[in-house]
Amino acid sequence: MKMDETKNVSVSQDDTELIKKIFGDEFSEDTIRKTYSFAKLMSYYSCAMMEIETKFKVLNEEFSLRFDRQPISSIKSRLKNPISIRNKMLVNNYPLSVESIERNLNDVAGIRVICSFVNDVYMLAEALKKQDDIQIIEEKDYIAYPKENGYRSLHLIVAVPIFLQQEKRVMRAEIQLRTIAMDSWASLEHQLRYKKEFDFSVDMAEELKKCADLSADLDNRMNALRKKVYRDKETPYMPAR
Ligand code: 0O2
Repeated sequence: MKMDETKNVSVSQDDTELIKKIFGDEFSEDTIRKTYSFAKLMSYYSCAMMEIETKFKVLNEEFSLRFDRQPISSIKSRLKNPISIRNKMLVNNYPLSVESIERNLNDVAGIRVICSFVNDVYMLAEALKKQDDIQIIEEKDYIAYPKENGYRSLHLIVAVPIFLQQEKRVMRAEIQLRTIAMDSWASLEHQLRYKKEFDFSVDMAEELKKCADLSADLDNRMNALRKKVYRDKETPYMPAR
């Protein structure tokens, strides 16, 4: 990080003392300022995750009151860890600074919404898009257009305001919406792909793709069943698809 970027960060005497207590006296004022700026940015991303989680919880609550079932099975949020942030900045040749993290990365805050049925993915995405404080920066529909390996999910990059004591900040976050079946496939695929000590053969990749297609078939059949059971009640809420 360049010196001038953190010069204006004021760290209170109490916080400086606390940081020194934790890490010892050897940290320079500059290091403390940089650490503080980074921690502050991470806490803004945490707030953005809370805002987005709440939005989905509200939609889930409203839907379950109206239709007596929950479109959201679970929500998982994560902050990208500092090492992954650094790696992504280096791979993309972005300058290493707190300001550059905020400017260049969209996925420091990540929210994964695991839905009951495929239709719920789109229903929730549409409901979120209608909210006037949310800006959709990018949308990638890997359900309609799965990745070559079989990965399916709906990705949204959004900007959401967070309201602090003195200011309003707009933070970006990545939302992944997927069904339980898509999530279970992605999580197992991730585990297998990251077993670096083994070669991942073409046969294995084909088998994984077949599993993805099988679970998509399961999703589609369950969604068709949902339509038969709930169609009349849920139709007013459905997006046109
Ligand atoms: P992590 O640890 O989950 O954050 P970008 O994020 O824009 O640099 P890209 O590839 O354009 O990169 O973004 P994309 O396609 O929207 O994918 C971003 C995230 O989606 C990934 O984040 C994964 O979480 C998930 N994802 C994408 N493709 C796959 C896949 O084939 N398998 C699985 N299991 N997950 C996938 P990260 O940063 O890779 O990891």
